[in-house]
Amino acid sequence: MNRSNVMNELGKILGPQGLLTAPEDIADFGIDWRRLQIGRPLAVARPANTAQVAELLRLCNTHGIGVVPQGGNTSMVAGATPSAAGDELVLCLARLNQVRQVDPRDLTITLEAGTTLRAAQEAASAAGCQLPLSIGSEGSAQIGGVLSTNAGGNNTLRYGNARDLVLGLEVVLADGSVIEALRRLRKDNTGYALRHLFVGAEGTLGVITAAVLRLVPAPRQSEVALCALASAGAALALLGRLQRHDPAALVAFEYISDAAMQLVLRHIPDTALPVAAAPAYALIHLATPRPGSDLRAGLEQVLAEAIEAEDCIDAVMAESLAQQAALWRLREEQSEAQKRAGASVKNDISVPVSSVPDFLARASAACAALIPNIVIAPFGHLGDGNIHFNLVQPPELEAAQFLGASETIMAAVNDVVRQLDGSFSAEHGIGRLKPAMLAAWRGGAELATMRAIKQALDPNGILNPGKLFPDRVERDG
Ligand code: 2HG
Ligand code: ZN
Repeated sequence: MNRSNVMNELGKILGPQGLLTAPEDIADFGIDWRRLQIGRPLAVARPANTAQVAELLRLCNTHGIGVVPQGGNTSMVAGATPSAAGDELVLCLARLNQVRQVDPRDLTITLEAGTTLRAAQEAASAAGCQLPLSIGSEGSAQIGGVLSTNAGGNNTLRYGNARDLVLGLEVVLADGSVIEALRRLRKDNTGYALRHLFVGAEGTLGVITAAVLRLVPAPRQSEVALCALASAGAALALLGRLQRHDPAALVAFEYISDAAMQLVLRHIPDTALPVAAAPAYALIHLATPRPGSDLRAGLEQVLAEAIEAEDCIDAVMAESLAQQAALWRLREEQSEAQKRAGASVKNDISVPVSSVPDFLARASAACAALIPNIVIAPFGHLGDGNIHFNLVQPPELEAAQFLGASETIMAAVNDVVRQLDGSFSAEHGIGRLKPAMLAAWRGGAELATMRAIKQALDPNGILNPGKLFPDRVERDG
C-alpha cells in the first residue's frame, strides 16, 4: 500500500474530525515549546477513543510509519516533536479527555490520557481530594505526557514523581494490542509491574490511553512563604529546619537564584519582590488535611529561628490564597521569563540534596569561565535535589552564537554533576535533545536492556522514533 492509500485508510479509521492534513492545521504540532526543533508532521491524527488508537497503530506498524504521541506539547527536550522529513504521524490524544471516575473512598481517579493535569486536579478537588502532582505547565500538559515523562515538579519531596501515583494503566502497543490494566489496587504483585515500563518511556514502548492515579485527602490548611537568603547553603539549612519541625506538612521547597528572580521581575508583568533583595530565595509550601493544625504558628517559629541564626535575611508569609498565588507566580513564571529573555541552555540536573550548594558553586564557576557575562539563572526543586541550571545568553552574543556553545556548556555542567553522583536528566527526560547523553551515561548493560525491551515491544521502531535512543540521531548525523 502506498502512502496515500495509508492516509485513506487512516481517514476511514478516524473519521472527518480525526485526521488533520492541511499544512496550516498541522504546522504547530511540529514545533517544540522551546522552538529548538522544527519538525514536519506527515499528518495529525486525533482519535476519539482507544479502539481508534489501536487500529491506527496496527496500520502504521504494518506499513512502517513512525508515530509521535503528543499531549500538551510542553516538552523541554523536544520529546513529542516529529522529524523534519515529513514522514511521521503526530498522534494527538486531546480528544481522549474524560475523567471517568473519582473515588474519594479508594482515593483514586480514573482518567483518559488527553485530560490536562489541571482538569484532573480540579476533578479531584471537586470530590474533596487532591491529585498531588504540580508542574509549571499543568494548564496544558496532559496526563499521557505527564506519565510518559514521569513528570516530577514541585511536590516530589512529599509525594514522589508521577510514577509513584500510578496504580493502573491502559496502553496500546505498537501492534495495536491493548494492555487493559486499569486496576485500582494498592497491592497487586502479579508478575512484572508493566505499568512502570511505560511510565517514563517517553512514548517509545506503547501509547498510554488511560490511567488510574492515587489521590490524597484534600488539604484543609496551607501556608506559603518566600524567604530571602544569603546563599544556597542557607536555603539547605532552612530546608533541614522545616523537615525536622514537621516533615509531613512540607509539600514544596523551591529555590530561586537572584538572577532567575530578576528575569521574572523584568519580563513578567505585574510581579514584584515582596522581600529584601538577596542572593537566593526559597519558596516554602506547607499543607495538611489535619483540622485545627498549628501550621502557621509552626512556620512562624521556624522562620524566626532561621532569622535568629542568620540563615534567613527576610521572609514574608502569604495572608490569603491570592497572596499564595502571587508568591507562587514568582516561581512558576521562571520558564516563560527565561524564554522571553532570549536563548537559553537548560540543564535539568539532580544531585543528592545535600550537594546542591556545592553543585551550584562549581557549575557556576565552570560556566562563568566559559562565556564572559553568561547569565547564570538557576532555580528548581531544591527539596528533592533537582535544579534547573539554566544559562541565558549574554546581551553581546547572538542567540545562534550562544546556542552554538550549548554542548560545551552542558558538558561542563555535566562534569560537575558526575563528580557529585548526580543525573543529567532529573525530570524532563531525554527526548530528541539528549539521546547521546543517555548513551554516554547509561551505556553497557543498562542501555542494552533498554534496547532489548524496545526491540521486544516495538520491533519495527514506529513509536516515537528518534527519541531516547541514539540510533537515529547518529544516522541523521
Ligand atoms: C519547572 O520546574 C520546569 O518550572 C521547567 O521543570 C524548568 O524551564 C525549565 O528549565
Ligand atoms: Zn522543574
